[in-house]
Amino acid sequence: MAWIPWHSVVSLETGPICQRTAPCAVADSSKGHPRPYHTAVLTFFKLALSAAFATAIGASSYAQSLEPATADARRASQGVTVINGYSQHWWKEAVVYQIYPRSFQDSNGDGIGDLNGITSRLDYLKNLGVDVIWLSPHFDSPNADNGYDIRDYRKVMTEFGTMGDFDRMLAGIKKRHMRLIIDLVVNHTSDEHKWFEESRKSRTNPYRDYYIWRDGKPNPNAPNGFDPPNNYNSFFSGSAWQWDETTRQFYLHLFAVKQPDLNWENPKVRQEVYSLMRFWLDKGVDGFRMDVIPLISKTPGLPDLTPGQDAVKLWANGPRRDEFLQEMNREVLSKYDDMSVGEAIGIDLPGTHSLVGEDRHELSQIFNFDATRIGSIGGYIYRPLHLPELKAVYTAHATILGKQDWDTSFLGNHDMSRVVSRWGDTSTPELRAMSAKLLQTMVLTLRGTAYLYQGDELGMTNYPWTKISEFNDIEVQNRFKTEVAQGKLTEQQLISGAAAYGRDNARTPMQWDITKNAGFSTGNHTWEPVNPNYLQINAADQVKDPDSIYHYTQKMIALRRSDLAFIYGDYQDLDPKHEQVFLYTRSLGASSYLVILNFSSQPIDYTLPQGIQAKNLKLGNYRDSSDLAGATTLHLRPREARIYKN
Ligand code: TEU
Ligand code: CA
Repeated sequence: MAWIPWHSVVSLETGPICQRTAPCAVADSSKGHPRPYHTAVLTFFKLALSAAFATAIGASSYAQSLEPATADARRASQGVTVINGYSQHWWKEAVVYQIYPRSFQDSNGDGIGDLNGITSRLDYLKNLGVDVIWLSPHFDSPNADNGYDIRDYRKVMTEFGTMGDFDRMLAGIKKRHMRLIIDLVVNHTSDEHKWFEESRKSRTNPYRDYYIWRDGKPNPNAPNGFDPPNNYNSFFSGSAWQWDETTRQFYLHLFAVKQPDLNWENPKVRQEVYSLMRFWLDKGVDGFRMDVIPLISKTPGLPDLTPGQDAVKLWANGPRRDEFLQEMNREVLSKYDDMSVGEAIGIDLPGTHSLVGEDRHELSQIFNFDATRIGSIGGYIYRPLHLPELKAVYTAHATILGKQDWDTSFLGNHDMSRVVSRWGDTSTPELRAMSAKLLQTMVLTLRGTAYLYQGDELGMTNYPWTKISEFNDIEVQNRFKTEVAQGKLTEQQLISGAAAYGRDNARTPMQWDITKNAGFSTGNHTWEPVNPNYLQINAADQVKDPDSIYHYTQKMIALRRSDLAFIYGDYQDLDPKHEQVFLYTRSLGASSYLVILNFSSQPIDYTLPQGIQAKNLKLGNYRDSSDLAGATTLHLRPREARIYKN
């Protein structure tokens, strides 16, 4: 009798591979109801069976295998199916598509994307194959930071439409068996939020303690006679403290002056947040992407940073952060079939478990920026990509994160330059297309919930920025007003830096077709310029072209959906030192896939490591491959990506 590893026993009844089309006992997505009871019983029987089985095999391995059993037993009692040691959840198997509403689709010709525009494109997303839509902020906002400065959490931004438009959009998403998560921006609000308007009226206003006010340090030479309370600098340049003449105190804003930080020490503030979260969850929203959520617990006494101290790391590891997130989970998240993904700047891998560990009862997952920040020397300056360094990050994720610490897979979002421009070669249309497909292959086969950013499925690129006035992003404009003004940076250095790595690159309008404004808007002006390459790069052409990046992404999502090895399978980098090739496997039980990515724009005759074969080619970004099945040396073309089933 062949020896079957302990954990695979748990998924015996699912046969070697859990088919997404016939998932294990997973909740009926559209209703978001809690999971069915019988799964627990079934899994319990499995455990009992396997326990007996393991006993038969011998004490030692039995003892060793008890440990998972305990964790598994706990999960079984919660009716959770365990696959390869991972508890099964819809949000682990999801492909999430991020929409930046201001730039997705304009439906009323004002040059600004809106909710009715999104609703008109839901079939496009359904056909692409995505499961969850992450909607960047859609709330009422004066747009100092394009919605990440919220004035009213229960009102839709006027430019984006009405609550009726939102409800219709949500209904359209659900009708297509997709889900929606929205952006929870509660480290700070807009300074036009009524809480702050009240708070700044007087030191005794009942909302005063909703924010972080401090006396300044007396300095007769300083404006207003006071220096800021400490030496914190804002993410958007300058001091993180703003003087307020009315009450002659400073308030803290880690981001823009118009984004005052909320005081989470105040239980009223926390209850306000939990209440607005319930408002949207009760509407049927399926969860939250949580903006800079680790920053909510401030350092007691707010002492100055010491020389060389990593400010973001300090701000992200406040003493009551976990207490607050456990309270949020207890009072809100645990009461819905929802997902929560934290934007975890300042959190490193060893610090991840405390936020996402199943026994921590905080968040479902977080975005670690260790991979996407590779090569960063600060600001908009990056070293050229050194592939082994990137590969080492994914190996670290697979080894440091436990089976109860779920991960995320992403390379871009609305705060980064375009994925293919950052990680690929866009010097020719073919190299751009192959690079874009290679990067989609990577994001959709690495461990963790996969995130795509609008336009990645088309291989949209950075925009050819030439002057400061073209950039909309407050981060760029503030750097111009401070660092360029102070001579720390020349205007040209800022322009070329922001042109390559600035956030506006992700925010140019979606390129739908070759009509006016790339089909994004019938208006005479768009809030961000349309990339002139929309005539070559647009959805309409790619939907018609079976060999397009759009269709490749569709096939890649379908392949990922066809086998849970891409979700719960083990990950192993088989050639970590190779400078050009990224070679890794995803294996679950008897099912194993070999992923090969040529990150260089040169052809490579690549000899597979000892004992590794490339058997059945399942998908490749080049139409055909001349290598025979089982080959051990592969003739890889520039930016070639292949997935073999072994
Ligand atoms: O981003 C936080 C964050 O990490 C970014 O500000 C990042 O430091 C910067 O973009 C690097 O270029 C979140 C939101 O994603 C971002 O859009 C908001 O501007 C910010 O928080 C404040 O809400
Ligand atoms: Ca509009």
